[in-house]
Amino acid sequence: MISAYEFSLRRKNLFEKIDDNSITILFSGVAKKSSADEDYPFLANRNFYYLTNIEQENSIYVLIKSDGLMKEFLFIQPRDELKEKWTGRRLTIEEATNLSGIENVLIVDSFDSKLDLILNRREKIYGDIKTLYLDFDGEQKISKDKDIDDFSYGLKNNYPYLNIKDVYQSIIELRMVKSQAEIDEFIEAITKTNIGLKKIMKTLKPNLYEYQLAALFFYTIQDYDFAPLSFPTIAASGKNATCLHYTSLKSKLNNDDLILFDLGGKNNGYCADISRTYPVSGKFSPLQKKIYSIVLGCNKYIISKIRPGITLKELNNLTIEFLANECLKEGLIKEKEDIKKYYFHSISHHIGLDTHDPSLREKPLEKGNIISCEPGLYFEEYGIGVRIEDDILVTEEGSYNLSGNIIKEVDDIEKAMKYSEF
Ligand SMILES: [Mn+2]
Repeated sequence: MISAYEFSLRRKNLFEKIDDNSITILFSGVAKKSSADEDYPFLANRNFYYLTNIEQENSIYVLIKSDGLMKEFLFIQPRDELKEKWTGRRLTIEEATNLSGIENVLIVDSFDSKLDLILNRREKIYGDIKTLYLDFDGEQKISKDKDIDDFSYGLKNNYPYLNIKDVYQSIIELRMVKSQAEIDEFIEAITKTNIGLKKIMKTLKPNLYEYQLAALFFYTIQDYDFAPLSFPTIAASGKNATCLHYTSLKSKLNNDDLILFDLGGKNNGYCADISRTYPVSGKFSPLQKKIYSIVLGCNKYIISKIRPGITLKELNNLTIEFLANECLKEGLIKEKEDIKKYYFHSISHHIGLDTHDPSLREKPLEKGNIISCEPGLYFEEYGIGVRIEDDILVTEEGSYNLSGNIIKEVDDIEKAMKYSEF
């Protein structure tokens, strides 16, 4: 578990980044309604959680920087005997302090009156604006000015002198560099994921359904340590594997197919993100082996290139180059350009409290980043999709493969499957 002290340090680091004489306000959010009186499971805004260790609805964090001095408040829901009978226990003030390291914990009902006091004396206010408008690529759907207008609409009415700013980038810069405690959380998440994958290799056989193996993975990691999934498991056999985020899972496994798994267990919020591809029969066919070996070669080559200073874009260019050359050599494509048809995602993303952790993608890598390395080849015409994904820590000298224990060599996979239960 990450200590309250480390959460305090994160807030101190944020404090150093923001302008003086400012106030930062972050919200945990509320659960979204899914249907009738049912809500989706609640997950606090990750930036809020990263700074507070509080995973409870209707919570607000306020950071004041005034003449270089730091003052902070946490607002939480009051205890409520009747509501707690329905939806579970709420944090006490003392528990919230112990989790977060924040001394001043107040009941959220007093937020409006406190805000009035605080804002009347300060002109600059930070909000987590971009998070609200992110799409998959981390690009904003709405122009920045528009977002700030939305955020500030109510505030501007009451406090026309306010200068409203986005704190998103400052928090993301902190989140991109993982501490030793965070790395330890990752190692545990990957260990759980490996246990689930070993169980899959033992059980995998023709005529099972994809959903049975996805369920087996979930059961195995829950049984081991109540680990939640990082994201819905992808178990895609044969041609299904050529769809990147295949989630229907309804196909029966054919003896002659490969099956691609993209999955992960979560540990204290940190998301493992691993892909492995196995032959249903327990043995790769010559063509499967050829394609698999190219992807595996690429996975290792790119891991060897990961080091401080290189960008994700440069890594992706190296990936395209490698895959194109190898596919040409093996006669799988005729022109270098053709590789675009068979490799069409990108090699890497940052990983953390989110599986696709928000990041500044153009920023050169630095020590403490954790990124995926996930080359793939997808030949629809052969019904073969292969992806091999590891989670890589950027170190001072290069990189360290956190998922290096999860087997991926052809021989090792065939051996592991040979001694299976069937
Ligand atoms: Mn990934």
